[in-house]
Parts: sequence; structure tokens; C-alpha cells
Amino acid sequence: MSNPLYDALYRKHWGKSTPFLQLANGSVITHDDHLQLAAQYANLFTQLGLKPGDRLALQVAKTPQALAVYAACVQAGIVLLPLNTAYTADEVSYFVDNSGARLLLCDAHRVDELTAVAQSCGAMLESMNVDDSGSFDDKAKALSNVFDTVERTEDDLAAFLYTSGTTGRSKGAMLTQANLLSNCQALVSEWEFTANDSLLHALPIFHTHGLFVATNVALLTGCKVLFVPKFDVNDMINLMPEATSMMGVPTFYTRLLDDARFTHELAQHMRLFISGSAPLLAETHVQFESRTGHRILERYGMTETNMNTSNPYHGERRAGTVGFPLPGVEVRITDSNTEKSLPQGEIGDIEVRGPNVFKGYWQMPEKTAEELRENGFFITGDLGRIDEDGYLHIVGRNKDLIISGGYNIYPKEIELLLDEEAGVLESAVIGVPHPDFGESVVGVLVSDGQTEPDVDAIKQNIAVSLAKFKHPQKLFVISELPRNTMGKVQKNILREQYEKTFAPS
Ligand code: MLC
Ligand code: AMP
Repeated sequence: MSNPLYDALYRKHWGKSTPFLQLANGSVITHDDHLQLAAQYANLFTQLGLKPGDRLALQVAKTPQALAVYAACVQAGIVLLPLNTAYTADEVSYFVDNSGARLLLCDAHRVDELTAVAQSCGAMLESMNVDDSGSFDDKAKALSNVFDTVERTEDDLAAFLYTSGTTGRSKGAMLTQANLLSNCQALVSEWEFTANDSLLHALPIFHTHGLFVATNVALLTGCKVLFVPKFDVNDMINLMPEATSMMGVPTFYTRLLDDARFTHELAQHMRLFISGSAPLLAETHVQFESRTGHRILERYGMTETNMNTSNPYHGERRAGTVGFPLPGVEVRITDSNTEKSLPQGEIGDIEVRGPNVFKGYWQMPEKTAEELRENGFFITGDLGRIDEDGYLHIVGRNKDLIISGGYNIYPKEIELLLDEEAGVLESAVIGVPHPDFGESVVGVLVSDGQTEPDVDAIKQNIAVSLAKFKHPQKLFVISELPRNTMGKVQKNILREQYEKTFAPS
């Protein structure tokens, strides 16, 4: 039976007592432990009636068991839909409903809150705990640790990752086995990962970066993962002497630099530091090199495309750029109006094509057609230029998006909620510079002239349905929004006006 992703990432580890995950308390989970647990989970999927192609929504803490659910999904041909643990019940409800997930797996402490969600969406609900209790593990324990791997082709779906859009409605990006596999193969070869590596893993595992970049690279090479539940500067400093490599968002790097214990000596034996998901300030790059002697390797990716470009492993890692297209990936810069390729050096839309590019948005053919051209190029929504040496520079975004600490936040989703609030005529949500998160969320409200908006009450109200990382950190009330002659809100003017909101005093 062929199942390309399973064969490449897992099958070769069957029966191997090599370490896969090392936890912060020092305990080790071998590849064999991991795959036996995954097989029990896959048997449970079958017992629960899940069939290949069905979707499974997973909103659980970052644990080894959560990674075993991923392995089980690949083995059983189930489409994994990993969800940010910060999402509220309202947000989860949309994802489960839209994807038609048959099973929602959640943390045990959220069962009460999510039971109604699962019921209303016609999904089953099972729970997991960090300590391997919970209804899902209880049922799986009794089952066989051997499972007949389901046959799949490279074109079969492996995962749905939801990403928002300018309308505020999230879209399920459909990723195939080939998308995931081709990308981690390219990364392993470009970044020279081997079984001798030890990867410090502090990223969440519900996004591309922590799951499909970090985890898949480790599985493909069989290297060890130093697996911590979240970024904590103490854990990072304690574990770094055992690591050879680390992947992170820029906030990881600025937080490490803020800690005097993060020294040249601590990082001396490291082979590679990789950054992505948000722009790494050239200043951080320079500070990092002067502290550690290492040049951070910055790369560029997206939910819909996995990784597109990377600075070179050998050769100059150029600060403020995201390097060159990965093997098999094409990058072009086009004119938004004419859709024609622009001459080298000019700024335009960044488009990418290759085996990494997703299949489309789940049940949204119009949205897919807007962003994915018939010739296979995907319009990223990022603006960039290619310099004379071929390095790609991201210079801005053609999409209304805020990236805070590596999490994407779509202003429209928040504006729609703010506009519903008492006293609010209209609103604009913008991202402004933030010393820790890179960007942070500010909301600007216009009063309806009858009731003065109650900023505190509004914050509380929207918190009910909105994950915490999306909450505006500041709300301002102004008399009117700046607009251009076409009536479009000029967010650039607002961004300038509020750019110092979080500036260190
Ligand atoms: C947490 N909070 C955030 C936040 N993360 N607020 C805004 N933006 C964020 N990213 C909230 C918490 O709820 C908390 O609220 C408060 O901020 C401070 O929490 P903290 O303890 O300082 O935050 P922490 O838990 O340490 O998280 C920060 C972080 C984390 C940067 C370590 O957000 C993180 O791991 N980010 C990585 C995201 C990621 O993996 N992105 C990849 C996407 S894939 P309160 O009120 O309770 O104090 C992708 C493609 C690609 O983009 O190219 O890779
Ligand atoms: P997501 O939809 O969460 O996958 O986020 C993808 C977006 O993150 C991209 O379209 C870029 O805007 C941004 N991004 C990812 N990597 C980088 C990077 N190295 N530099 C700047 N922006 C990045």
C-alpha cells in the first residue's frame, strides 16, 4: 500500500527506538512509542466511523499526543484541521461547520463549552488531556498498536489550514500530501538537516511553521526534537546547549536578545537559527550576529504555499530579504493591474508556483479563482522586489493583514464586530509597531453621534467571540475616518497617526 507522506515521514521509523521527542522534563518518546500510539489512534478513528477523506478538527495543547493525532491522520487518510488553542467556541464553531469535520478533539477543560458546538455541527466530540487521560486516550488504550496504513496518492488531501481574508470569512486552505512532502524535502536539502540534528521546538503545532516546517523536517530526517509546550525564555536557555538548530518567529529572537543569559557561548555550538512568519527587522539580524556570531537564516512562507523562499545556508544571508526560491518553486513579481511580470528590481505582487502551492480553498471556488491563477501561480498578497543578486525583498502587503507575534489577524473580522457595538457608526482596525509582537492591534471608532462608545464595555463584548491575540490593545474614538476621493478608508494615515502607540517611553 502506498501512502507517500506516511512512507516518507513515518514508515521508516517503525520499530526504531531512536529518540523522536525529548520533553522539558528530560523524558524521551521514541519513534516506535510515537507510531504505536498513532496506530492506536488510527484504529480508534476507524471504530468511530471515520473514513479516509473525512476531516478531524484538533484544538488541543501542544503535547506528544497531539503530534500522534497528526501521524494517525496521515496513516488513516484523515484530513487534519489543526486549530489555535486561543480560538473561542464561536470561532471553533465556524471551522467545524465549514469543514464538515466528523470529529472534534479538544482539551478536556473545554468539553463543556464545546459540546454544544459539536452537536450543532453534527460532529462527534472527544477530549484529550496533557497527561494522556481524556475520553479519546481512554478509548484508544484498549486498541491494537498496529494499523493497516491507508492507501493515498500525492494528490490526496492531508490537511486544511484556515486562513482569513479581506471579507473577514475564514477560508480552508486544502493542502495535499505532495504539498507537504515536496516542501519538507526541499527544506531538508537546503538547510542540510540530518539525523544528527537536535531541533529546539517552541512553536505552536497548529500552524504551518511549527507543524509542517519544524515537525516534518524532523520526521523526514529522523532528528531529535526538543519539544517544549510554548516559547519560554528559560526553557530556551536551558535547552539550547542540547540543540543544534532552532526555528522561530521574530519575537523569539527579540525576546532571546532581551535576556542577558543568551550569550555568544550559549549559542556557540548551534548550527542554524531560522526565522519566518513575520518580517525580521534588519536591526534584530545585526544585533543577533553581534551577540552570537550567527546570522539568522530568514525564509518566507504562507499557509497556502508552505515555504517559498529562503536565504542560503551557504553564502550570504542578507538582512531584510527572504532569499531565493526553494528548489522547484518559481517566484515572479507582477503588476497588479496588467498581471504582467515586471522587470527585475521593480516592486509588484509576489506570485509563486510549484509543488508547494495548495489545491484551493475548501468549497470556495470563486475565492480560489481570485488568488490562484489557471497557470498555477498563486497571488500571495505580499508586495516585493527582486534585487540584482536575486534576493527577494518583501516590501509590504497588498492585503489588509496584521501579523502579531507571528499570528495573522484580519482587521475586517474585528471591524465587523466593532461596527455592531452601541454608539459605533464605523470602525477601522490597524496594525502598529510593537516592540515585542512586531505589530499590535489598534481599533479606531467613530461615534454614531447619539451614544458615546463605551470603550471598556466594547472590549469586553468582543472578547466573548474573539481569540485573545486578536483583541485590540487600544481603542480610540475619533470624529471621522480619513478617506480618499473614492471613499476608501486611508489606513496608512491612521497607521502613521498611531504608530507611536506602543513605542517604548
Ligand atoms: C499571545 N498573546 C498574543 C500573542 N501570543 N497577543 C498578540 N499576539 C500574539 N502572537 C497574548 C496572550 O494571550 C497574553 O494575553 C498576552 O498576549 C501575553 O502573553 P505572552 O505570555 O507574552 O505570550 P506568549 O504566550 O509568550 O506568546 C507569544 C509568542 C506566541 C510570540 C511566543 O504568540 C507564539 O508562539 N507565536 C508564534 C506564532 C506562529 O507559530 N506563527 C506561525 C504561523 S505560520 P493576556 O492578556 O492573557 O496577558 C505562517 C507561515 C510561515 O505564518 O511563513 O511560517
Ligand atoms: P500565514 O497566512 O499565517 O501563513 O502568513 C503568511 C504571511 O506571513 C505571508 O503572506 C507574509 O505576509 C508573512 N510572512 C511570512 N514569512 C515572512 C517573512 N520572512 N518576512 C515577512 N513576512 C513574512
